[in-house]
Amino acid sequence: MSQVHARTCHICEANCGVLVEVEGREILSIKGNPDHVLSRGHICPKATAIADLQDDPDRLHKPVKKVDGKWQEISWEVAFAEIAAKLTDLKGQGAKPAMYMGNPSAHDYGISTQISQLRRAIGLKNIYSASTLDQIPHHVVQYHMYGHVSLAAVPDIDRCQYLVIIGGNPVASNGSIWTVPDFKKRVKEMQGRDGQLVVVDPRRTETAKIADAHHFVKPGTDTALLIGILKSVFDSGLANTSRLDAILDDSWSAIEPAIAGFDMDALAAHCGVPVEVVQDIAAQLAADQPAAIYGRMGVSVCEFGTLNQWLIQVINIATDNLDREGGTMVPEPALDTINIVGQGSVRKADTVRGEMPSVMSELPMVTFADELLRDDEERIRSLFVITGNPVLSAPDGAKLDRALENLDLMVSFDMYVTATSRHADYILPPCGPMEKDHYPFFFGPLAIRNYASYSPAIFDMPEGEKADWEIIAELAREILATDGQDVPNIREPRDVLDEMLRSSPAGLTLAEVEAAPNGIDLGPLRPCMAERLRTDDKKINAAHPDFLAELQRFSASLDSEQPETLRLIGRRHVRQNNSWLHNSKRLQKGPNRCTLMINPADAAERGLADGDMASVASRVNSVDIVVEVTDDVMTGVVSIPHGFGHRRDGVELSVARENPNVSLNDLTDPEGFDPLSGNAVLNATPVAVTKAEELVAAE
Ligand SMILES: Nc1nc2c(c(=O)[nH]1)N[C@H]1C(S)=C(S)[C@@H](COP(=O)(O)OP(=O)(O)OC[C@H]3O[C@@H](n4cnc5c(=O)[nH]c(N)nc54)[C@H](O)[C@@H]3O)O[C@H]1N2
Ligand SMILES: Nc1nc2c(c(=O)[nH]1)N[C@H]1C(S)=C(S)[C@@H](COP(=O)(O)OP(=O)(O)OC[C@H]3O[C@@H](n4cnc5c(=O)[nH]c(N)nc54)[C@H](O)[C@@H]3O)O[C@H]1N2
Ligand code: SF4
Ligand SMILES: [Mo]
Repeated sequence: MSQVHARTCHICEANCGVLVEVEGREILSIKGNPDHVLSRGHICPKATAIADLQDDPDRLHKPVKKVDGKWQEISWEVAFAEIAAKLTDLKGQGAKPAMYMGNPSAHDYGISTQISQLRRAIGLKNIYSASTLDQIPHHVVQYHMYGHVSLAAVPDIDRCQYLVIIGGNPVASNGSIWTVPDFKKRVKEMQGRDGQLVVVDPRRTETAKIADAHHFVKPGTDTALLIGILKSVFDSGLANTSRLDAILDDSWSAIEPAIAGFDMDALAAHCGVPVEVVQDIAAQLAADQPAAIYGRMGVSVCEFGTLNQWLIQVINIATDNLDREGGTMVPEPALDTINIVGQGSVRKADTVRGEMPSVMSELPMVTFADELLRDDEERIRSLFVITGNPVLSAPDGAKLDRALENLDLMVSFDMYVTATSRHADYILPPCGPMEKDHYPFFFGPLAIRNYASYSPAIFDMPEGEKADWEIIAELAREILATDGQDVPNIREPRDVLDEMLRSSPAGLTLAEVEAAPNGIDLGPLRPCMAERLRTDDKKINAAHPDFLAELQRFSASLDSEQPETLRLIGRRHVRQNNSWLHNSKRLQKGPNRCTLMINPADAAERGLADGDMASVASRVNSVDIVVEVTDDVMTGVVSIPHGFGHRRDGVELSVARENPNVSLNDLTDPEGFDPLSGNAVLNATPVAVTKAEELVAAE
């Protein structure tokens, strides 16, 4: 007899409700749950791939240790004891440890409840993570303006009438720093009530294709567009902050004069968006309708990422759309992390490249390879990689690939032998996805409605397997014991979750949430900024001096000559997720998606036709890749998706290896970074594209 279990998909930030039909341990189907309070039945193709993940023959089930270059299965006891002994010995020698945490750890609340123990046991104040390849600029802005790194205002799409998306592609990504499942239908509904979606992107993306207007923008130049929009709001007398006046601090008055000197024509020329378009966007945002501007990866992972995210907040304030129904609002989720985790910090840290920003105790990934390669006593000698694949996700991955060979101890928490974990001495694999429970810990605070949803495990865990949180907690205890320190008791994630839910304003218990398999809806967002602010003066600190100074730095860069070169950007596809769903046959079928998109004019200039092999060279490296000629990318721009690169020696992903495989991050460059956040620059990489040698093309 088959059974149907309601569950939340844990793969991306949308956290869709799914219905999983199983018979015994066989997954018969995975469908959207029409009754889920947030996703209303929506799923994407990746949800069905959870079954492939669960049953993947390449997935590790036991700890493995590298012996003479070969993987040997060992017991958990031996793995923990050997790792603890080796780490303790290295610490005794004064060897520096480090940790890298990848994206999937944000989707496993169990990890979040245990990781601080492992950090303490290893002796780590700071960590590396995917955050400095991603969203750290958002945290800097939220910290300075609203007093907490996690106080994010998200667009209220269900009541919005004019939405501008700049550098985000939610039709493919399903939303980021914005939990918005069923995005496409929500856009349709907005259009059905005469609302409009405007997309600004160097590529005519899947999101651009459903928008009412799409404007190309030159990669890395959005700051000019955002300043232009803001200036146009001020210059046309449309600025209106009446909704927020009581909670806006005096620094607000510094913003208009700080941008007064910018010339609209120069701004438009810099970003490639015509002045009339800039003015129209400004007028629409400031018109008498709920509206919002939202920006993601395309405007975060660039040199002025923090400035961009600040300008986005400022535009929403200046057009009276922040903290407004149909504008942007801060959620009040059932599990309110704002009240539980500290407000965070923006500090400096000493790195191999001198003083760099350290936000939320994160060290910038742009320095990571160099920290592994330095030749003084500060060199990282032991490394713990938790759910991450930085060889494919960090800039100049080829260099990092070499650098990881320079370690005395490397432990990967992963279920696969990947481009990164192949360097490890030990790989500690978690149980399958259907064998763990789920709570959208970090995503309630980013969701378009206030809600709660808990999913218990569907399958029992096979004998001898462990969830990530258990592996982390048990290794932490073993390290502390080996080191002769006190060993705390393990607090099960479920108990921590229950306590966090009870202590949040909604006051739910885990039992209550668990009793509602479709989730509990606590209603739409509401204006609540005054209550949510965590700044000392309980006001929005509108213009931190760092942001005003950064405006000046941008102004100076406007005057400098931009080199004439092609600019490389990334892309995401709905059937891929970063580097780790490429081993699912059902997701990988269809046309090759690891291509170089190039505009017909740029292709013709280089004698390139569809299907040709091109050589793409950046400052750090070059790769050969199949060409896809398309006017979906603007002239001057080429695009390669990130997350590929599985053909490296020793990678044990049999399906992923079959497909064309070039890592975008073999071309991206760690030299540049956003100086206010330390975030990597992953877009607008200058590249040269030429026709590849015939020899390569024939291969
Ligand atoms: N050029 C370029 N680079 C980028 C980006 C870009 O847009 N362009 N995007 C950046 C962004 S936003 C991010 S978040 C990063 C992601 O970068 P990372 O987090 O470093 O990498 P992922 O590809 O998400 O790999 C996650 C790893 O965790 C493993 N894994 C998956 N689920 C689990 C689990 O439940 N338990 C355990 N133990 N392991 C698991 C997978 O097998 C995989 O090896 O990439 C960044 N890199
Ligand atoms: N299917 C799928 N979904 C995912 C992921 C995935 O890998 N696959 N990854 C998840 C993760 S970890 C994250 S962080 C989110 C990211 O979510 P999004 O940010 O929505 O996703 P991206 O596709 O990176 O969108 C960035 C957009 O910026 C554009 N862009 C590049 N450079 C510039 C620029 O200089 N200016 C402007 N205006 N635009 C630019 C790109 O063309 C792209 O369309 O997606 C999440 N969801
Ligand atoms: S959009 Fe797809 S991958 Fe993301 S949570 Fe929903 S079903 Fe899962
Ligand atoms: Mo991400």
